[in-house]
Amino acid sequence: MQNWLTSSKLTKLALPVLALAATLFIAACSPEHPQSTFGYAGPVARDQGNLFLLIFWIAVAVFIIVEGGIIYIAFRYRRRDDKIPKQVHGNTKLEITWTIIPSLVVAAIAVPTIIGIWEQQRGAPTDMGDVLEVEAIGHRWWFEFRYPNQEIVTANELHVPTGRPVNVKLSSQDVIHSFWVPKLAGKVDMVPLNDNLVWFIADEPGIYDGQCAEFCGIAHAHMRFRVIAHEEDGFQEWVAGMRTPPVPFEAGSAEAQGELLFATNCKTCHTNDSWRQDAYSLEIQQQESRWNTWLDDIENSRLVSAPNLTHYSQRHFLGSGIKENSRENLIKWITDPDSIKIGTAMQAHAAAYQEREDNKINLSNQEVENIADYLLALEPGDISQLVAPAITGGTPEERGEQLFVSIGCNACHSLDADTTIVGPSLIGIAGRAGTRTSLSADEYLRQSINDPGAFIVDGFTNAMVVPKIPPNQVDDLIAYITTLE
Ligand code: HEC
Ligand code: HEC
Ligand SMILES: [Cu+2]
Repeated sequence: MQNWLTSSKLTKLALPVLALAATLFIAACSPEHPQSTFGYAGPVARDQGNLFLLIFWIAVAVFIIVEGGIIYIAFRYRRRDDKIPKQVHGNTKLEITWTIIPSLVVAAIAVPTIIGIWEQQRGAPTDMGDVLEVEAIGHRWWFEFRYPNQEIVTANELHVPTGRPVNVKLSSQDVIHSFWVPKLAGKVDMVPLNDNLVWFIADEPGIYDGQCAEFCGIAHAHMRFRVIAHEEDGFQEWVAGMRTPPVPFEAGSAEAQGELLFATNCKTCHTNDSWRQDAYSLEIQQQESRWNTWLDDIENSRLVSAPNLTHYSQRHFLGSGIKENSRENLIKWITDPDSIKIGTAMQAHAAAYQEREDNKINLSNQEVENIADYLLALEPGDISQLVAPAITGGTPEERGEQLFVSIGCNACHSLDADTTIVGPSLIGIAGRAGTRTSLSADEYLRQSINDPGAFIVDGFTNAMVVPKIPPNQVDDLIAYITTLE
């Protein structure tokens, strides 16, 4: 033993090894690191970081005083002769002092800590901007995100606006997970049947790494996610996009074939059309029933709750945040999820993986590529492309009339002078248009459609939301609405 400890080889090695280990440890603290708790990107993380630093510096002071005292005493009172030094055991004054000082230190740490915990648990403050409500649900091994007010469901990528508090209600469908975005806030457990709260604000647009922080099984380390913070406009655009259908695929194209294959092999578990009306409540019911089916037969169920894949091409990552969402990775994932992430419920339960010895998908490479191309083409459609094919021929007024209905102008504008829906009735608009602003009637109508917020009609709010409409269709719409008498 002695020999081993004093071996000169080892002592020579020890210093460099220690130095390397220390450097690595300290490098992990760099605020630049994507999961560094020191790279604060919002006020909650900053408060938590400051609390950590307060405790850290108190600990440093205690360390220096205590260790300094030990070293001082060790030298000052080292054994010089065989006389027994004066014994201070049972010194009441000393004992009271070293009980009171630590109590004060602990109290100094406890007060801001408890205030911090309360502030976190109370939920997002309402005086820091319009609160966005989100529900995050942990699954083995991925995260589901629901936006009850926007009626959106998505997975693994949580989109939020910057500068507004986001209130996240945390729960889990199976075991205990933990929601942790080191740069924004952290770390709060996601417990089945017991909702916890976490809230945060992202100061700047960006992509922030998140991670399950509670050991939950074999793929725990691969259970990651991202928070994607947008400027308010970008966030609203994402929300609107999630409610907008994709452009239909041309019959016979790879994507159209992929769509059919997806419908037969994948759609039982994966919803990917949340832009439909009532899709939100339907998805919640379906997720529940997939889960119950799995519970009924954990070994053989062909259903299990799964990530929503609406507008999948917008995803940055795959496999709950572990790989870039490239075509190549997606093909690998569909062929053999195991090659990217071990232990997925997808491979264990989807029928397509149960037929082959090697557990790979029972589809040809071409079919897998078609599915991948289909998923990677799913994005919010440009509504002008959706309505354009239906409206050819006829006079501009006739095309405009059809557009008025298919874009949904009639949902807000009545064709009855006495009825107001959301916007003003457009009866007689030709006569009024030129008097609204200093613009000509035609320019005013064009502006009303292209940039509704530029002028707000008296007594109304800036509530007109329409997709981008190409100029020729704006012409048709104007031709139509100016005939309304
Ligand atoms: C039995 C239900 C089930 C079926 C059927 C199924 N999947 Fe999955 N899928 C899952 C689960 C569960 C996950 C989450 C896996 C994980 O990350 O642990 C998943 C994840 C995915 C992901 C990654 C999503 C993300 O955000 O990371 C893609 C893409 C995907 N599946 C595509 C498909 C395709 C394509 C098919 C059809 C060939 C299919 N799935 C069939 C259950 C299923
Ligand atoms: C979601 C509801 C909504 C939809 C959909 C909508 N509008 Fe509007 N619209 C409004 C509101 C509210 C106003 C009044 C506020 C304003 O001036 O922006 C308005 C104002 C207008 C005006 C000016 C009216 C005036 O009296 O000066 C025109 C013209 C108009 N809309 C045309 C359209 C057309 C064309 C469409 C379809 C492409 C459309 N709107 C779709 C809500 C809507
Ligand atoms: Cu987990």
